[in-house]
Amino acid sequence: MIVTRGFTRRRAADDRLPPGQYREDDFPVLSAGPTPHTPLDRWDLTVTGAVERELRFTWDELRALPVERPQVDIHCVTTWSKLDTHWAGVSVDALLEAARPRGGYVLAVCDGGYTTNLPLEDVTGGRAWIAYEFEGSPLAPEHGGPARLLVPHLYFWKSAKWVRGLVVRERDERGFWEELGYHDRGDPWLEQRYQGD
Ligand SMILES: Nc1nc2c(c(=O)[nH]1)N[C@H]1C(S)=C(S)[C@@H](COP(=O)(O)O)O[C@H]1N2
Ligand SMILES: [Mo]
Repeated sequence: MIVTRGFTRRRAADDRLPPGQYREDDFPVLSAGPTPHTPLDRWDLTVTGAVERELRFTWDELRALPVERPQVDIHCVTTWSKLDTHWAGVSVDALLEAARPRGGYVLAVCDGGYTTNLPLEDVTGGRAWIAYEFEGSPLAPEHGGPARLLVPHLYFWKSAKWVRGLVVRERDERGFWEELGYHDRGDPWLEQRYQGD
């Protein structure tokens, strides 16, 4: 059998596209409101709620934590996927371990009021980051800079831009899009786009 290089390359890329997604090479901006601009000297990130110890990190304190550099595919519920994106940031594990969560859910809260809910297990185990660099440069404001949540194995609305807090909850509490009918978990491989999927 003759398999051309083009064929094998396209197949390999398609296998990485969840159902109903197409490959996008640009980086679209999807924001439900205006881009906030919090100066770094007034920026902080808090871990609060059902935790044994509430935590607060200034910008400098966040940047002093160990850096991880995930290369990941991202999938937006509006059907675009972007493959092999490069980020730098801090593992959410590092933040939550120190806080010792007593609940099973996290609500990410952001400058501008956006929220999104996630099961604790989706932001632990090396699968979620507070990202502050994209493709080797500081994360652009329209993409969530100075820092955003990055949870690439779930639809991209879970990757909260301008994140300022992780609130641990004992019960799941819906965020912005979830309240409007989007799925509570949002696994792109299971096409969990809307409540009931
Ligand atoms: N704070 C905040 N985070 C957000 C959003 C938003 O409107 N506000 N939009 C979400 C949605 S629906 C998507 S698809 C991605 C888009 O990220 P991008 O603009 O960097 O592509 O951000 C998510 N995070
Ligand atoms: Mo989205």
